[in-house]
Amino acid sequence: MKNLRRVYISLGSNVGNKIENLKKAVHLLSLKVGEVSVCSGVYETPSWGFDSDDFLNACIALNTKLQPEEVLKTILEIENSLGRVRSESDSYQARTIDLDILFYEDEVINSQNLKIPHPQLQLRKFVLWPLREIAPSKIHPVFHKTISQLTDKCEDDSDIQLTSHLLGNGSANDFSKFNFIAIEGNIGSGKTSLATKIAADFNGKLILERFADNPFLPKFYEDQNRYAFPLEMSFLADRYQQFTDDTSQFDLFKDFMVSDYDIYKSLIFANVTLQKEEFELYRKLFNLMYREVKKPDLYVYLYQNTARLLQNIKKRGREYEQNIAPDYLEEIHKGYLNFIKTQTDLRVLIIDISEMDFVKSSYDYQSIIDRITNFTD
Ligand code: PH2
Ligand code: MG
Ligand code: MG
Repeated sequence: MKNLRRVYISLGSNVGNKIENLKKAVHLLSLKVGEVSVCSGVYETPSWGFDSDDFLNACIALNTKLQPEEVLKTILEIENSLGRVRSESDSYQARTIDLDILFYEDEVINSQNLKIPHPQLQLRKFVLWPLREIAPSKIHPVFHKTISQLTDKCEDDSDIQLTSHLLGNGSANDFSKFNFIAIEGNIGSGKTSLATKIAADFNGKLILERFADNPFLPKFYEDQNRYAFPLEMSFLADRYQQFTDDTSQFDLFKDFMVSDYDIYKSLIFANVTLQKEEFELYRKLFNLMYREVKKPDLYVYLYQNTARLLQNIKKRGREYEQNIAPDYLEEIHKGYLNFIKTQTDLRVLIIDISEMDFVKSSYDYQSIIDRITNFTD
């Protein structure tokens, strides 16, 4: 998987059956360049820089084993096979299909016949708008700005329109089919980072666990037996209250909700930390509350290995977490797996992120997004 490279390609057509040309191009790209992971919407755009028919434009992201020069060669072949005729003239011409490489990972290439990132993408609304749909937070490796920022800054005032045409399966990057996604995982797995990024990039309402001021937590890490019960009870009471507040009003301007916890984690942790009799009492109260709360329509469990959990815990530096033992993390992980195994109505997606870094790598981030938006049960 690691030898795959992420490429962004812009597509345009202003001659013939434009939408068919784009669809055929996507199909050929997926056969010859690599698996298409996301397609933007299709936009109708006035011809930019020359006088001609309106274009249909879109952008896609795909994962390829090819080197940049090989991608270029392949897209030229695809353009030819779809009937693109190039004349000697230097000026722009109407075309059945135009495929341009926008980005190849974060590489900067400046050779005679290949320039990456595409040198004019920041000037073109017909590129930026579709690109922003599929990669709003991707950072331009030369300008060091995100695609969202470049789009906001772009002075192209063309009147472009999103059409109802769909390329690919249409489900790409579509979070609006969810009402509520819970991101779960062990301590230090990156739940909060992922939920925060998803909410920002896809217009979700973010629901974060707030517990900074739980007075029992530092004490608990000093003396587990003594403080486990009050700790778990106070977590449960706080979570129930917050969660009910946060999930009760739906924000009209957001498309879905995404949280960095699910209320059931209370029971999972309690099962690890409490004595048997304490746990039985706790469970009775939990069940009363659990009945009342909103359940996610997708439960994402991030699996991270213990070594990296410990690294992350160290890196974020919460003092009271610094003595967490590897065994404790493993017990928690087992607790989550047990919970997941016994769920019949919950739609669960387990993502192994032990080889990934979705904060640093846009490729890893996008592959998580693809897993979530393509989820079917
Ligand atoms: N491509 C060009 C020049 N002008 N205008 C629109 N609207 N869409 C295009 O794809 C396009 C263009 C050069 O490749
Ligand atoms: Mg072009
Ligand atoms: Mg071109």
